[in-house]
Amino acid sequence: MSPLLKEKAMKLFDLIDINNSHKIEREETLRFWSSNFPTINSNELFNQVDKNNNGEIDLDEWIDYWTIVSNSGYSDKEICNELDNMIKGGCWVQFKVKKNKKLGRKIKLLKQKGKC
Ligand SMILES: [Ca+2]
Ligand SMILES: [Ca+2]
Repeated sequence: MSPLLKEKAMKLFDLIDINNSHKIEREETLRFWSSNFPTINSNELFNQVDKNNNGEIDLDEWIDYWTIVSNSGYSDKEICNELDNMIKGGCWVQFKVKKNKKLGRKIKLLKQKGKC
């Protein structure tokens, strides 16, 4: 993951982590997207990033997630654009992990249509 990408991912993390606990809690994501489909965006974020399902996203889980996305064929520019968009309050973007026999794990960028 490039330094720029990491910087932007950290910026978004800090923005959501209102109480500076270095963890993203569900009430923080609900507040972050309060006027923009809070439940849908929060569910998607936790489904994809909260690996150990403890209801919080710590820094390791967050960086792991963006590292996987970054190693899955998306350009830094694409990911940075999406991070910038979210920093401005835009929707959580679904970078889907798809199984592919030839390529192994592949992540596809799918935007939710009609919801956000
Ligand atoms: Ca927090
Ligand atoms: Ca967790």
